[in-house]
Amino acid sequence: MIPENGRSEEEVLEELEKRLSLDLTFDSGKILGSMCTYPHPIARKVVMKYMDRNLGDPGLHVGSREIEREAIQMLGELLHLKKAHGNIVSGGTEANILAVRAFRNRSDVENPELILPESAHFSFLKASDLLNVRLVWAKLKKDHSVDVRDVENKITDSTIGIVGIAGTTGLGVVDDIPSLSDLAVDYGVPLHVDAAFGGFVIPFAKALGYDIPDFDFKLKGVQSITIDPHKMGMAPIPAGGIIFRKKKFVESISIPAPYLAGGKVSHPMITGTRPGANAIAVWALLNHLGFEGYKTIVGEAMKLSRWFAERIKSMSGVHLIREPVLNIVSFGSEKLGEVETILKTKGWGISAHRGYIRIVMMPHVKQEHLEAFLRDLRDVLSNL
Ligand code: 0PR
Repeated sequence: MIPENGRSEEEVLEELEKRLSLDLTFDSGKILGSMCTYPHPIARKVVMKYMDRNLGDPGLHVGSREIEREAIQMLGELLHLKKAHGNIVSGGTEANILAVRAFRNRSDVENPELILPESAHFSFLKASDLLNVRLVWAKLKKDHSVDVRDVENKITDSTIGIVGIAGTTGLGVVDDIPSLSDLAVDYGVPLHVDAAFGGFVIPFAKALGYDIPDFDFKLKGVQSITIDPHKMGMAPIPAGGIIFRKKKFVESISIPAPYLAGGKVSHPMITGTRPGANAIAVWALLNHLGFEGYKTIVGEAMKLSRWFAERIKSMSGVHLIREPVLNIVSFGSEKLGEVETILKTKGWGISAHRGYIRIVMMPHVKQEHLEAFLRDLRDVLSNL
């Protein structure tokens, strides 16, 4: 119940400090299975300063809207698009929903179907439920990437689009987007790339010399990409990104809100009132870190992933699910459930819901944390 008379600020903050000590924090080095991380210091400063800016009413906050446009343009250029259309949204879930919504609205079929890999994130289940689009699941190959032949076999007159993933949620696998793009062009259907995680990894990893196929707007069939600054972009939550190749996709999902301050305002996103500060933080991060800054962050994460994968391979009682492609390493074990439970009681922030434990080398994950984790893992395995 709301107290009749307010409690002092000191008392409220003290209680919060005590209660929230239950939360794991990124600086503890214990969170190994998350795709989020502590926001970069410049992003914290930006949010503190501009947390009152509302991009839902861009006529009031004209500067914020311009900054968001520039951030989207920079993300578009990172993804080899000359003129980008899109928004900073609440996350990969909203970005994926918007892409499916645009594909559905642009299509003219009675029973819309979307073809997507079995490895797709559950946000597409939400999109399907909200938008009445039937999901058609394409099989995976042994290497856990989507089987492009199976995708082709599943294309029908009801297909409104295809999804490829650049950095799967469980394993960080990058689908064969060039082949999916060829299919999309041949059959005249749009391809959406879910690079919610990989979008802030692949461009930099490629520049570092890692051999990863193209995944972005360089490929003609790619019509939209999800790229989340609040994952490897080090932006504060919430900050997702949706980029469309063509304006017509954005127009197909835009709802007019003409009574707002800007007059000709329209909302293509799901949310109404939305944080300007987070979009501004994305702009600040891109400008402050620059390509080289992100390259350094990604370089360390990629190196650590390869080191960790080797350690897993040399340990008995666990097995690597596949060689890492990005900065995610997943391993299995015969007694996975027990291993997970004991590691969790030791305070590790991990989970094993897909039949393996996923370790994501986010910027807060350092070698010393992984060494401590490996010691605990070895102990657990030897006592089972
Ligand atoms: N697409 C992909 C490929 C994803 O991996 C995710 C989220 C999304 C879309 C949806 O993004 P939002 O969560 O921003 O809407 N992947 C993570 C996952 O489900 C999200 C996450 C992040 C989970 C931090 C746990 C955590 O601690 O594993």
